[in-house]
Amino acid sequence: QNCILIGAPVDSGKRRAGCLMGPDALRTAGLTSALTGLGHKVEDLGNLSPAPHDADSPDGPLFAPNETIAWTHKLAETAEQAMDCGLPIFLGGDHSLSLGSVIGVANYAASKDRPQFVLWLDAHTDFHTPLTTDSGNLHGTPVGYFTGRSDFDEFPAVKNPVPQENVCMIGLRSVDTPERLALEASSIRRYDMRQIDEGGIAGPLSEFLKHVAKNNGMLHVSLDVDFLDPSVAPAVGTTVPGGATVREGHLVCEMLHDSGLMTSLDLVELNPFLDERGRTAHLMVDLCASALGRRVFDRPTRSYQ
Ligand code: DIR
Ligand code: MN
Ligand code: MN
Ligand code: MN
Repeated sequence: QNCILIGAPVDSGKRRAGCLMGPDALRTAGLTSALTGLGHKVEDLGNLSPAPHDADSPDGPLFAPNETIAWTHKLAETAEQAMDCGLPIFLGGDHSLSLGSVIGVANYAASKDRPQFVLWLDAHTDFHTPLTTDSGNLHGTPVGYFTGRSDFDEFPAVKNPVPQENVCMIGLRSVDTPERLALEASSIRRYDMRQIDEGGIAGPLSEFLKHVAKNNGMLHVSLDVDFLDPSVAPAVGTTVPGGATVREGHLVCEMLHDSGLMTSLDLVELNPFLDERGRTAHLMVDLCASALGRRVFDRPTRSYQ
């Protein structure tokens, strides 16, 4: 495969700073060599900047909306173009980058007359709108945006909203009340950690992958660091205990590769400032490698101490 690394040092989607260092931490942890070692071609576009924008005011209900909207423009355009050249991998950056990456890949899918699907691996549902968010942090809104919820007034128009039935969320354990109410009224597929505990992670995922395959869909995967348990992935600003294990993470990624369905990927919310010796960056790189074909017997020995 031709992997296109797109550095997206987006740090405007929430108040705690540090995700701007994410792309370089992923590179430092060996992302390129992990992928070339699997036989892939890697093209690194370097780090993007947001489109020109007005300064954000410190008061107002939303945090840094102008900067986030400017990133959305830039990422949507970059995503749509990159889809023509290979598998784009967006190196975050906080989860607000998916406002842009997903609408960009969905525009591309529409241009090829194929349906877009999204797998959302996250502790959170990120289904807010700018009006329902309590925190004012736009990293909590991308699923609301790309499925076409209203009240994203100043944002780029969502020309090709992803249908709710095409979205699957796995790993959930922190859902705000307005998100829960909107989700319950939706047809988004969603699996919380209790369902994973009781039945395992493979069943729900393979059911979704079958659905994608049956519809000849394109599949965008968005991996938030906090999908994983904080004991193994501490470098994220919104840790929630009770997350996926290392093995559950690898199983998901290995199944994604087996399916051959993944057409784009976000690696988001890594805040290297909160890490010990890059362990979370290494884990994210290893998961990405699994999603691109690495298997247990190919893995480098790595100590996470
Ligand atoms: C929370 C946090 N639901 C919010 N969202 C996060 O601010 O709206 N998403 N961390 O991954
Ligand atoms: Mn700025
Ligand atoms: Mn998220
Ligand atoms: Mn999250």
